[in-house]
Amino acid sequence: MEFLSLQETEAEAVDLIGSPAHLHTERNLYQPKVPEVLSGKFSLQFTDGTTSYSDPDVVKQLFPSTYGQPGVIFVPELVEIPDTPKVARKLRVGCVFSGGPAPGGHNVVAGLFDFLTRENNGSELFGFLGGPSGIVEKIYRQVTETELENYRNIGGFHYLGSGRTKIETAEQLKRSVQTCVDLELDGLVIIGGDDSNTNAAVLAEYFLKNDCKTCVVGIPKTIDGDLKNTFIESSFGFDTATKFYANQTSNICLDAISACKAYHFIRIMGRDASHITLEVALQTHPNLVFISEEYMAKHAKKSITLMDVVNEILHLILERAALHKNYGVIVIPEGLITHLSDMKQLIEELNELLVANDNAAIDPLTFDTSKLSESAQVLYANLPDFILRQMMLERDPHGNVQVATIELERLIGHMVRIQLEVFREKKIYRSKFTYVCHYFGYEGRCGYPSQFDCDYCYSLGLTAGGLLENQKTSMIACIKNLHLPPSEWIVGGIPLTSMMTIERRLGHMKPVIRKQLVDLHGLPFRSLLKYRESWKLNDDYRVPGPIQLGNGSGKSGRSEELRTLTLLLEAQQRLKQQKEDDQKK
Ligand code: FBP
Repeated sequence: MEFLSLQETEAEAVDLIGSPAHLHTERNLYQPKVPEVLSGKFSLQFTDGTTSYSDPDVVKQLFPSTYGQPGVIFVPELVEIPDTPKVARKLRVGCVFSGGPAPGGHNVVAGLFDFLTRENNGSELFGFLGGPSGIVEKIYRQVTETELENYRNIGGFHYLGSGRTKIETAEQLKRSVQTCVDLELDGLVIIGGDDSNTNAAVLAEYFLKNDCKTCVVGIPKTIDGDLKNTFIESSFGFDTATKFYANQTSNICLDAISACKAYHFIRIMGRDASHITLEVALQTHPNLVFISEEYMAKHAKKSITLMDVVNEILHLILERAALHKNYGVIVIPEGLITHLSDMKQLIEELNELLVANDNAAIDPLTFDTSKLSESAQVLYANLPDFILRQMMLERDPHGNVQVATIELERLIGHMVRIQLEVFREKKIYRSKFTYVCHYFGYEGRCGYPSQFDCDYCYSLGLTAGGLLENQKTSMIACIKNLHLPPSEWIVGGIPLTSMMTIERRLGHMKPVIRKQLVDLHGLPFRSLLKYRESWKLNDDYRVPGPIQLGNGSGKSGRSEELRTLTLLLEAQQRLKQQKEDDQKK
């Protein structure tokens, strides 16, 4: 074996530091797999007309031009369908990242770009910079192959940047039309979550009303996994983020069982729904896991408070101490705080006060607590300063509490420690208690996308192109059968208004795309119920390992191993249901 000289080693190191990471370059070369229908010519087939998820009359009134349209499915061109414009015409399209980043976003842009340029007919793609405000302010860059080739199959949204601006004032809407007119856009693709796709529906309606030819198409993005329904099986980014958090969580589990000296409180990102936490728990088997939706359901019978959560943890610690296990892993979804009855009430009261304060943060030091109800005042007085300060920060432009900034794991750890001191004085607890807090959040949103997200996002970009080519507006790109290999995926578009409901946001009732919370009757949650009791004392930790392109094809070569357990279990449930329905016919 030959070794490099000292000089050569130094030169190689300098060379490595100065050039892109090897994996980055390799990833740029990966060609995503796509559904068969997207690799050739296709036409659109129409499904039945749609209504909204709820409040159809209100939604229809708010979206008179776009409400009720049918969905579409892409079919190979072999089938001649009348009235479908078959155009290989030159298109000018804009695209924008909206909201929090999610792994795979760059592949949506790549898919869209490749779709537009594959006919080589002079079509152009423009990327708005910094999120929806880029549309209002007309700040954009033209997407070129030379620039884009560095971003293919790479995490982050940094090619264009992102933001959370909600386009809603008359002035913002007018300026958005102006931007589309100035750039002569045939289409606008909004890559976002539920709030951003609500924005897409508002824009589509406004454009039609104001004779602006730009069609608007949404893309289901969010690591939270809550932009899903009967049409959308998963938002992109969920696959990668859960694989990333699961890897981190299992590493902590192994540290816990190796060092045997600490409890680890892990808070995992996911604003409202607990899909991420549920998937991570199924993948890693922590000793205790909280699912917010379970607590919301329990509310109906009995209100569940912060202290109830603390008590459940104390119970676990005492039981494990009896087995001389003074360590463990407890996983908490970041959204739990907004679902505990006492915290929820305080947050709702603070929301209204923040609206009155022009949504500017309120300082707990100068806050007049008499503005709160009696029960909220009692809770407020018992919470540590750091939590109060975090809870009183401004809400995001869509009216959401910034749960990512609220250190619930620290609050819970702090309360558990105080309670254990009391137990120690009463001689109920004699062991040492050390705890470490972790927040797995932002680091999961921008990593290298999994193979699934690479393929899915690229296909979503192609789908958006297909919808725009056929002048579809107020639709979201939708790909089904995701549990199967990409070649078998079914591709189409679903009207955005069909997913809408009416909710209270920033003090007003607003149309919004409905968030899908964890279904307590669904197979993923039922699977958790089946196993979680045994995880409490047994330390049955599971290690899924890190993401690698092509990992999971394993010895068996089964591509299903690449999917999240949530996706597989939901597909299993759907197929079973279909079979039962067919038998009844
Ligand atoms: P999106 O819904 O825009 O995808 O963002 C989701 C999310 O990542 C949540 O999980 C998290 O609570 C929130 O964004 C953090 O928001 P911000 O990026 O504004 O801090």
